[in-house]
Amino acid sequence: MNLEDAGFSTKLIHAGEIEDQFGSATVPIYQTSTFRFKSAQHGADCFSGASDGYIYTRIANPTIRALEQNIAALENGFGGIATSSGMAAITSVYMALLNGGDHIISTAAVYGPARGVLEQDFARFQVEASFVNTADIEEIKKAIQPNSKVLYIETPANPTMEITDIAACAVIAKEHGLVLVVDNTFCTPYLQKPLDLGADVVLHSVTKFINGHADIVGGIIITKESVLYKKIRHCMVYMGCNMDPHQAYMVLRGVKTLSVRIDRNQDNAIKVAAFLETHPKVSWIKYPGLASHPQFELAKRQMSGPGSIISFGLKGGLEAGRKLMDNVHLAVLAVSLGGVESLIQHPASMTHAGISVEDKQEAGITDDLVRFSVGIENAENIINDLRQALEKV
Ligand code: LCS
Repeated sequence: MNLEDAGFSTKLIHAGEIEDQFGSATVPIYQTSTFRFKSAQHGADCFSGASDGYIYTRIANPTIRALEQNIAALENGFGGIATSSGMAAITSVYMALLNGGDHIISTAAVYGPARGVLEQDFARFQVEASFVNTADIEEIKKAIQPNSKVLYIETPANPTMEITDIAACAVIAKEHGLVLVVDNTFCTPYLQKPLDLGADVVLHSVTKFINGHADIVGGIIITKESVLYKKIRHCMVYMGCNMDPHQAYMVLRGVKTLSVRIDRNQDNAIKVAAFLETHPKVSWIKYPGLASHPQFELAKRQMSGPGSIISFGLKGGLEAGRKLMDNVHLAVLAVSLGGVESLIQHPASMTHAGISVEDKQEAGITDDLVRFSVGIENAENIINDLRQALEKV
């Protein structure tokens, strides 16, 4: 079936489907490390590219390819490159796009290790990095140097929920010859399509919404065109950052319900945000669905919905936040996000603990910030759980 003009939910179910000799209705797990060549010539042809037959699972595998084609179709990209984790996607992109002496500009409040690996590891190879508040376009312009090669943004940023204008970044990137990379983990292509807004590369931790069930870790990269696709795939394959066929099967299973899950996650999040915003013990809240969000208008323009991650602070700061986290019963006290279950965590001491105190402060990751990933349970149960825990604060 030609899915070019199909709706998003139809693509979720059918994009990347394969026909096998048994007529399997879903994509099976091709749990094999290597593939039989029909002849010595066929083997040579697979390696030279004259044949597109499979060779070895680190290079390509039918289950993994089905997932890559599925997500590439959702993001309107040329092709997908599935990886063992979201961090493997990020480091494969850094490795492919940056040489020693190059400079990358990144959102200050990116997921902690996406910043830490540049500061602690890529710095050893003379890669320079500047971390700025990319929500302020002027800050990006000021950070550009003659050796700048990549503009890397995460929007909404984890965990500050600050929003960066993707289309405006695309204009700057074009002007200065930068590759624009967008981490689309928080939105998924259901709520935001960075490639359509001018980005060159989009990536995900599929651990989160795309798989959606908190049972695997994985990542994926999608490029707009073929040159970057080949460059990044080469790095992924040579560094061995590949996804495993069983992982790919799990993600293919999870992604089918992405739109129905996010619809429910988001409906619940809107209700939870409204509850928190008026609660006397809450000192501030950042959620793109609230008119109080500083980039509410940009969020409405760039995203087709506000998503389901909420950051907030309590009167009484970190101690009050700790009390809250220790007293919720339904929401799981755990890192990660984007699953069917509600999760609560404290970024300053957990996901972003590897970032220096000064850098955290500068990036807006305050000690009192509590992050809540709203699940698909009944909204009243989530709210009642928060209400009883807030009473104990
Ligand atoms: N990008 C974003 C926006 C993330 O939130 C994460 C993980 C990653 C990339 C890395 O993906 P991974 O390698 O874990 O699949 N974020 C986490 C978080 O907020 N809590 O635990 C992990």
